[in-house]
Amino acid sequence: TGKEHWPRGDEKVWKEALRGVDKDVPSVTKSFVNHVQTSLARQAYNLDDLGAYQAAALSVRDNLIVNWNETQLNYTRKNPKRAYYLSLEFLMGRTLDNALLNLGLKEEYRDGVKKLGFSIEDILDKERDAALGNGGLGRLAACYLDSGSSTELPLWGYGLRYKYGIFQQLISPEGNQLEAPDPWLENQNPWELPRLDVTYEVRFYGQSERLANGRGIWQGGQEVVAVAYDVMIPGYGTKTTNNLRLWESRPKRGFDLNSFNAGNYEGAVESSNTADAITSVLYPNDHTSFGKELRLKQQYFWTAASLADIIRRFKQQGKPMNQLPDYVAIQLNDTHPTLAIPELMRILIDEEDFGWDQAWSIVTNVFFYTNHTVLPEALEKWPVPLIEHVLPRHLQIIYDINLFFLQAVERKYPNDRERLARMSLIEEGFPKQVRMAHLAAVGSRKVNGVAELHSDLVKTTILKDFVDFEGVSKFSNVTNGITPRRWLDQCNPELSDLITKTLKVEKTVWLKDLAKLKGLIPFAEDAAFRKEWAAIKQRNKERLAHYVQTTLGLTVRTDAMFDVQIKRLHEYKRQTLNILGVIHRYLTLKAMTPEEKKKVNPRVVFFAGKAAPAYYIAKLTIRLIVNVASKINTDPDTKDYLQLYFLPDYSVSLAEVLIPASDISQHISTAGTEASGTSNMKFCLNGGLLLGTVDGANIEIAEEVGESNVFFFGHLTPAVEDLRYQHIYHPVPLEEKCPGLARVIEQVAAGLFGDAEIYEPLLNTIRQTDYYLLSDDFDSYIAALGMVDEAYQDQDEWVKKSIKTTANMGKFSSDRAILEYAESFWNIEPSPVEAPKKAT
Ligand code: GP0
Repeated sequence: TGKEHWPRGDEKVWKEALRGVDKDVPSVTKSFVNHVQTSLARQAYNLDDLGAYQAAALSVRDNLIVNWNETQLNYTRKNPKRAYYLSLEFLMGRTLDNALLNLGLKEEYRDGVKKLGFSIEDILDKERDAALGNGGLGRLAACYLDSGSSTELPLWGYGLRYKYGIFQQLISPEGNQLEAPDPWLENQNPWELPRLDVTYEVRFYGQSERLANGRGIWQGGQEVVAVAYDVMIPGYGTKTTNNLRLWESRPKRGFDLNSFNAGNYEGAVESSNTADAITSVLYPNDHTSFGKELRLKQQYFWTAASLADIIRRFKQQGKPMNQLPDYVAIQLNDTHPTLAIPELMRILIDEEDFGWDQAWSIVTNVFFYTNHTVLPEALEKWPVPLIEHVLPRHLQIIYDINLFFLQAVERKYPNDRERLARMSLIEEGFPKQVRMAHLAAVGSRKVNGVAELHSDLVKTTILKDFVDFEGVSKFSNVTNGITPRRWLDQCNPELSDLITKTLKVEKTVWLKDLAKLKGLIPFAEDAAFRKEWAAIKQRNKERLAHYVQTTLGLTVRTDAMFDVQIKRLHEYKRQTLNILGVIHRYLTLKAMTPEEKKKVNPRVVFFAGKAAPAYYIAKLTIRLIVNVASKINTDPDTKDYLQLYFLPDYSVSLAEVLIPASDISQHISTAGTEASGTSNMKFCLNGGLLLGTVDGANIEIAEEVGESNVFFFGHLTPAVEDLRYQHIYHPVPLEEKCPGLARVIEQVAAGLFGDAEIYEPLLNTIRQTDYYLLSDDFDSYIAALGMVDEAYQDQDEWVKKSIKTTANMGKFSSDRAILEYAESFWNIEPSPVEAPKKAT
C-alpha cells in the first residue's frame, strides 16, 4: 500500500517538500525536510523523534546563523565598545525551545512538524541539556547572555568547551549518590560552530628570564592549541545574536615523531593526552577551591586564549593598544579568570613594550570583578610553588603587582604591618598562597557583589581593608536577575498566556519590560481570574506528577501543597534543616488522633540537587532524605498527609518542570551565607511563595512583593558571629536548648530510618559546633512551616498572595541587571542590528 513507507504525518506534504514544490509548502517544512534528506541523510520512513529533533535544530540554526552574521557585521561596521563575560561555567540547558521562542517561530514549527507526523513537545524533549556548570553561578552567566542579546548589547561570552559537563547523578537503592560521566557531545551538537581557523597557542611551564628593563622572556615548556567553538545566542525579538566562544584544547603536535621513532610509543602520544585533558571535564565543585594543577591550567588556557582573541579583534580596528579600555570591558565572573590580569600585563610589557605604570593603568581600566560568595572555603587561593611551576612569568608579575601595591598601602598607613599582611596578595604559610580575590580586586576598575546584603558583606568583611584604602566608590552592587523568557514564558506557557490576555499587552512587550507585571495587581481581587490562576498551578503540579510517574514510577498526589527545595547540596544551604523539619512533621503526625489528622493539609516535599563527589556530609544528607522518604511514603498512618521525594539528576530542564509546580519553595541558608540565590526569583516569578531566611536576594524579594507575602524566619546576619561564639564557649545541651530538634536527632540516631551509625557524622555536625546554626533556627523554622500551613488553608488569600508575588517581580529580570553592568561599569550601549523582528 505504500503506507508502511510513510508511517508518519501527511504523505502529500512530505512528497511535495521533497520534490521542492514551491507553492503551498511552508518554508519551515521545506527546510526541515531538506535537512532530513541532506544533512542527516535519512528519509521519511526511518525518521524517529531524535532525528526529527536534529532536523528541526539544524533548520532553526540556519535562521540563527543569518542573524549571527548580521550581528557581527554590524559590530565590525559600527565598532562600538564591547563587553566580554569570562565565565568558567555556562549552564545553558536546552536550546531549541528557547531559540524558537526568541525567533518567534514556535507556532510555525509546531504546525510544520505536526503535518509531518511529529509533536513539537516530543521533539523538544529529545534535546540533551548543555550542562557546563555547577549551579547558580553558571546559570547566571547563561541568563546574562540571553539578556545581552535581548537588549542588543555588544556582549560576548568566553568559556571552555568541556567534553564532559556536570556529572549525571544516580541514586542507589540505599540512597547513595553515584556519579556517572555526562558525554553530552555524544550525539552531535547542532548548536556549536567549530572555527578550526580560530586558534591560539598557549604556553605552560618553561623558564622566565627577567631583563634589566623590566621585561620578561618566557620560553620553553609545553604549548597547547586553543580552538574556538561558537555558540549563537539569540535575543528575544531582536536580530542581535551574540556569540559565546568556547575553547577546546588540542595538542600542538598530535604526534611526537622523535619519540615514536625511538620506540617510545607511549611517550609519543603522551603530550597529546595531556593537551586534550585541559578541556576534558568540568570540575564538579561548587563553593570550594582546591589547588589542582589541571584546574589551574584550565584557568590559564581559557584566559590566555580569550585575551588573545579579544586583542586580535581590537587590533583589527587599527587603534593603538593604550585605547584598549575605550573599546573593551572584561567582566570576571568570580575569581576563576583572575589570571587575565597578570596575563594582560605580560602582553603589554613583554610583547607590546609598555612600561609598568602605563600597562597597569590600561589593565585596571579593562577589568571588572564580580564576587559570588563570602564563604572562606570558596575563596580561591593558589600555592605559589604551583604557579611558579606552571606559569613562571605570571608569578613574577604577581609579585611585582604586590610590591607596588603594598608600597602604596605603606605610604597611606605607615608602619601598619598587620594591615600589610592582611592585604597582601600573598598569604604567608607553607606553602605561600596567592589570594585571587585580592588580585582581582586590586586589578579591576569595579568590584561588585550580587545582592544588597552580600555586597555590604563584601565591603565590611573580606574586602574591608580594600574599601578603606581605595575608597568605597569602587565597590558596588548589582543584584542578580533571571531571564523571564526561559523562566516564565518557556517553562510556564499557560501562565504566560494568561498574563498576556490579562494585561492586554503583547508578550513581546512585557517579557522585555517586566515591571509591566504590576498590571496584574488589581486582578488579585478578581475571583474569576484567581480561579484561572489556580487552575494553571494545578496543571503544572500534574505535569510534575506525570514526570515523577514516568521517570521514577511513583505516584504523587496532586491535591497537596507542593513544597520544593532544589539547589546544590551544601551545609550552608541547610537541606539538613529541611529534612529534620520533615521528620519533625512525621513524628507529629504519628502522635495525632485520626480526628486531629483530618484537619491537616497534605504536603508533598520535593528535594533535588547534586553533592560535590567528595563532600561527605552533603552525600549523607541525600542518603537521609532518601531513607526518610521510603519510610514515610509507605507508612499507612502518615502517607496521606506527607510525602517526600528526592528527584535524581537535577538539571536546568528538571528545574523548568519543578519551579512552575511549586506552592512554596525553601531558601533557608544560614543568614549571611547565600550571596543572592536566583532560584528564589524563579519560583516567585511563577507565583510560588517563598519560605526563607533573611538572606541574599530573599530580602530584596520581600521588599518588592511585600513582607506579608513571604514567610521569613531565623536569626539575622549580625547575630551569627555571636551565636557561633556561644556554641564554642558557652555550649548548652541540645535537649535544653532545642528539645524539638533533640527529639528528631534522637530518632535518627536510634535507627528509625535504618543505618543508625551511618548518620552519626551528619548528626555530629549539629551536636558539636553546629556551625550553620540549626539549633538556633529550628524552632522558628517549624513555626514558619506552621504559618505556611495556616495560610494555605485559606485558598483565596493564598492565591492572592501568589498573584501579587508574580506581579511585583519585575526588578529581577536579568535585562535590568545586565543594563546596570552596561551603564555603570562597562560604559557600553545597545547596538541594534536593524528594526527588531517581531516575535510571537
Ligand atoms: C557562588 F561562590 N555561587 C559561588 C560558587 O562557587 N558557586 C555558585 O553557584 C552562587 C551563589 O551561591 C548564589 O547565591 C548566587 O546567586 C550565584 O552564585 C550567582 O551569583 C546562589 O545561586
